[in-house]
Amino acid sequence: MSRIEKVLERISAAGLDGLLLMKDANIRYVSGFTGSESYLLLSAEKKVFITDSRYTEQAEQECPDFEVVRYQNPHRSLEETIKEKTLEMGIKKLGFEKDYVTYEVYEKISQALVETEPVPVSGILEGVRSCKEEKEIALVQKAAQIADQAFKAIIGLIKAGVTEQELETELEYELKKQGASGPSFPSIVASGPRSSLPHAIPSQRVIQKGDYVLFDFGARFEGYCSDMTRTVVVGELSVKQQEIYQIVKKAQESALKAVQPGIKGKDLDKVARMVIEDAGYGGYFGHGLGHGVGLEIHEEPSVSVKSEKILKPGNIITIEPGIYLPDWGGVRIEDTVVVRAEGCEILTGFTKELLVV
Ligand SMILES: [Mn+2]
Repeated sequence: MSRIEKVLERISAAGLDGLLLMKDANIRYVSGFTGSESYLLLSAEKKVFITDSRYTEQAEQECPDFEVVRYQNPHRSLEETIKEKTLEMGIKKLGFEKDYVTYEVYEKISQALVETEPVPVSGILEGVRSCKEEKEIALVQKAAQIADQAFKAIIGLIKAGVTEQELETELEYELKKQGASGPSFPSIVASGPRSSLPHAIPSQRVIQKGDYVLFDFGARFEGYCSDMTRTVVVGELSVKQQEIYQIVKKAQESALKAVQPGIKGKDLDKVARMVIEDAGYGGYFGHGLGHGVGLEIHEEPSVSVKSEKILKPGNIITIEPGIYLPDWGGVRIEDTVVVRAEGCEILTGFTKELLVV
C-alpha cells in the first residue's frame, strides 16, 4: 500500500472525507515537498498542494502528483483558497491537525468554510509514519553513520582547556563535512557538573581534567534524523564516575535486549528503570527511556513510563537512560535502533565502553 493509500484509509476510518495537513514533516512524507509553510488538502478523489509564491515552483517540481494552487494575500487568501477547494472536492468533514494548528489559524479557516465541518484529529500521519519503510531505515542508518564519523573526528579535541561551545562548533562542522544537511537538533555538550542537566545548552565553560563530558547530537540526512549520546571522561577517572557509568550502560544494554515487537513502551522503559532503581539511583533518572525518530527528532512511538504504545517492526526508537546527580554530573548513553521481527538492530555504531580521553 502506498503512503497516500494508508493515509486515505485512516481518513475514512476516522469518519472524514478530507484532511488538511500543515505540519512540514507530514507534508513531506506524503508529497515529497522539502520546503515549509505550505498546506495539503487530501481526499480520495484529489490531492491539492496549497502554497504561496515562495514555494510554487519548488512544489511543482517536487510534487508532480499534486495540483499546486498558489494563494496570495489579500486577493486570494489562504482561507479563501481552502474554502474554494473543499467546496470543489465536496468535503463535508475535514480533519485538521489539532495538536499543530494554532487557534488563530483554526479560527480563520473555520470561519471561511461554508459546507465543510472542521474536525480536530490527531496522529493520523504520525501513526503511518511510525512504521518505517526500508528506504527510510536506510536514510536514518546513513544519518547515524555520519554522526558516528563526526564524533570520531572530534574525539581528539576533547581535553582540558577547551570550551563546550568550541566542541559543539567542531562537532556540527564535522556533521556537515561528513554529508549531513545539518544537526538533527541543537547539539548538547555538557561538561563537569553541568552534565547533570539533561538538556544543557553548550556554554563557555572550560573543560577540566576529571570532567564527564556528555554529547547528545545527531545528523540530518535527506530529511531523516539520527540521535545518539555518549559520555566520556577527561584525563582522570574517579571510582564514582566509573560506577555511575557502568549502571547506565547496564540499563541501556538491558533495554536493548528487551526490544521486540509486542512490548509496550512503558514496559521497555521499566527494564532500564529497574536496573537504575536497583542500583539505588531511581530518583535520578527523570526522563523517559526513549522516543521515535524519523523525519522529526521526536516522534511516535514514545518509550516512557506512561507509554501504552506497542512496538512494531519498522519502528525506529532511541534507548537513552541516564543518571543525573545535581551539582556533581551525569551520564547518558543513547542509541538509535530499529525494531525488527527478532529484536532490535542498532544503527548507532560508536563504542559504549567508557572512554577516558
Ligand atoms: Mn534522544
